[in-house]
Amino acid sequence: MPRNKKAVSVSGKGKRQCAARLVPEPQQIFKGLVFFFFPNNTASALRRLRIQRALDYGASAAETWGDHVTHVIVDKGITYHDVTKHLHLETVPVALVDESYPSECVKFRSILNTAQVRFRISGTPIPAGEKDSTPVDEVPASGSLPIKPSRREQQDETQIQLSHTELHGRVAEAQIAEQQLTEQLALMLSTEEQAMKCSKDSYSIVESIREKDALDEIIEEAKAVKDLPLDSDDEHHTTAEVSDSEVSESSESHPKRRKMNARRIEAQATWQQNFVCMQKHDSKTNAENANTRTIAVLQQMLDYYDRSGDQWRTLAYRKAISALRKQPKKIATRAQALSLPGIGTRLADKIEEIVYTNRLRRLENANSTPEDRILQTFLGVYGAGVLQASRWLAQGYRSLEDLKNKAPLTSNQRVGVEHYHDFAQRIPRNEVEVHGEIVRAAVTKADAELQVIIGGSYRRGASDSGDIDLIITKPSATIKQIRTIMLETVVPGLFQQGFLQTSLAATSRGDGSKWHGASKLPDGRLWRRIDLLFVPGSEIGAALIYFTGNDIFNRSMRLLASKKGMRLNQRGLYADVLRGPQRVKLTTGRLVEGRDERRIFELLGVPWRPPEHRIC
Ligand code: DCT
Ligand code: MG
Repeated sequence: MPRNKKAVSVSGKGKRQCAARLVPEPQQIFKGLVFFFFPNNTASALRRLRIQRALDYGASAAETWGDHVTHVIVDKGITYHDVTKHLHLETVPVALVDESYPSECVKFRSILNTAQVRFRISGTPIPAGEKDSTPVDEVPASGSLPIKPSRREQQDETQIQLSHTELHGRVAEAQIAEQQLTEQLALMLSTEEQAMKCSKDSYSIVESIREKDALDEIIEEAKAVKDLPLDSDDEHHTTAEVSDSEVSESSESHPKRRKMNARRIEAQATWQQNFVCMQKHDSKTNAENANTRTIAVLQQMLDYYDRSGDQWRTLAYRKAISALRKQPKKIATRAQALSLPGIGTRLADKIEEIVYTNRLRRLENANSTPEDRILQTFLGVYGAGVLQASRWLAQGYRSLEDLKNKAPLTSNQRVGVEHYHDFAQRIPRNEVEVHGEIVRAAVTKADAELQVIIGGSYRRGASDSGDIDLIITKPSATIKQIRTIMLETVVPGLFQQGFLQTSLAATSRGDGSKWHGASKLPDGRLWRRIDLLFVPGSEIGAALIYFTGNDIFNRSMRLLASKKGMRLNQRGLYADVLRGPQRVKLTTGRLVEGRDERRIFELLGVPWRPPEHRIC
């Protein structure tokens, strides 16, 4: 089918007003790509923001249809047929994806495969060979958690063909619906509690509306604290990362608006109670819940999405689990589930299904394809993320044996593959202690004032752990002093005595603060993953919070700090962080506390939670 060279402007409405505010070059994932948005105008505020975001990440937006177009990005509710008809084409000769595609690419910081089912628009011809199998992302009815609304996915592909007028009518309808949503959001924003919850970042608003789900708060949380990096805190973030990864200032954090009247204080109290770090969460709370079975099934879905690197769904499930844990009564129906904060219609359907059937069809489908099982195996290799695991799969490797014998592996990947089964096993609590003791003996021999604290899940009281997290600190020492003793004396000594087996990630630059590797007990067989984290005394309070976790507790604490105009990272709690346009940090803020763990809780207005109450 020859490309139609005729320039077609779909609608004259809404002059294009977007001007790129380019992110730094290495992040311009869309550079060289030409997106044709359909409808091709900026009349809709949401589309305008989507276009803006694509431009920011390097795309060009075609004003007319032509050969230069690389991707057609289609609004919700528009079918394949609508597109071909209006572009006067028989088939669309370039990638055709739904409106979620650009933001998903931005989320994963890479160009995703346009053939993924989740980006397919209704009526797109399905490639031969795909018709028989039900793809993971499109399990029918309540068995799915689609990004797109199920109504749209279920649209009959042989649907009536629309006339020009009908199409414009439909587009207009979609725009009215969007407009209504925007207005609803504005209304929500006008209530004080929501105003505190909602980001003013227009992108966040777009995402919230697009999802039409109660995910907005979770997404906001995720964006606020996205990667919780160990070695780089937000000071090292680039402009784009800052705008992407942090919530906008709440009305509370704005210095001029700090004077709250009684109503606001009350509203804030309710708002603050919603943070998981405000409530006690321990293994007992979790075990005695009336919704234990539902939680267990949802947890398996969460694990699945976690393994697949689907951060948003992982967070959605965590949020739902956390909401269910707080319920004293069993949540059995869709309506009951919907009444809980953070649970949208899709998750509510799932909860009902689990209660009535004691299982979740989606779960059975989730792990069903051989590719998926292989991917999950590959994701378990130390250091392999979604990208690497998918690459191995695409290169034709099908098993760990394949990787070991045929794939070109880095030395770390080789360790990860060869000790896959060792690293996959949980470490009993008493064995974690013995590893800690061996390190402690070596550390205090080198410097009697150095301390070793076992962090991570062990500090939260877990009966077994995935790895051994050891915090090495000394009240009066700088990071440089600790690092020097550790890397020049302690680590080599521990290798020499046969305890440390391999080094996986160490501080290569002069400013690092960690050593990752594997250790083995003298009478043991298994290699265990061990992390040594170097922390100066001045930062130990903040580091203890971070390295104790769990991650959700940390996210919650960080988000809370951000909402209060402060900033929390593994080094300390900072106040007076000045931000410019797009939330670019202008000043790093003033350190208010780093040394005292309890004091950080106090300053944030969070009741002290001992580590074992931080299991969220
Ligand atoms: N952490 C975090 N966010 C992450 C990963 C980790 O805040 N994405 C923090 C919280 C826990 C701490 O770092 C140690 O991390 P892990 O060892 O990965 O987790 P853990 O809680 O110790 O659990 P496990 O038993 O699996 O090691
Ligand atoms: Mg751990």
